[in-house]
Amino acid sequence: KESRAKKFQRQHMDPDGPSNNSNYCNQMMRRRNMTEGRCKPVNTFIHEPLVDVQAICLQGNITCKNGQPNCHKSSSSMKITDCRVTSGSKYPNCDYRTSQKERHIIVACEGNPYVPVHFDASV
Ligand code: 5FA
Repeated sequence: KESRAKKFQRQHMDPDGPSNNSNYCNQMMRRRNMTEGRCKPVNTFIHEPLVDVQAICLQGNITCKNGQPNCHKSSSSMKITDCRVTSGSKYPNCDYRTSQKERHIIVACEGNPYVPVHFDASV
C-alpha cells in the first residue's frame, strides 16, 4: 500500500515544474491519479526540492485546520501551483483552473522519520 509520505509526494510534489501552460493542472491532476473515481476539487503542487519541503517539518509547530498540532509553516515562500476544479467540470472530464503563486506553505507532518503527509494551506 502507498505510504502517506509517498501519497504526499504523488499529490503535491513537482520540483521540476511547472511547465508554463494553462493546461498544467488538467494534465498533472490526471497524471498523478487525482481524477479517478472523482475529480479531487482542490490540490496544490509544490515546485521546490523535496529536501526543502521535508525540512518544513523542522519548523515550529502550528495548529492545523483540523485542530491537530502537527502543522508547520515554511520560513520562506515557495513556488506553487493551485489547481481548482471549474464550476462546469463534469466527471470523468475533470477540468481545472491553474494558478501559479509564491506563498508560505503549511504542511502536516507525521511518523519516524517525521515527514509531510498532508498539505494544509498556503499563506
Ligand atoms: N489531514 C488533515 N489534517 C491533518 C493533520 N493535521 N495531520 C495529518 N493528516 C491530516 O483533507 C483531509 C485529509 O487530510 C485526510 O486524509 C486527513 O487525514 C488529512 P481534505 O482536504 O478534507 O480532503 P482531500 O480530498 O483534499 O484530501 P485527501 O486526498 O483525501 O487527503 P490527503 O491528506 O491524502 O491529501 P491532502 O494533502 O490533499 O490533504
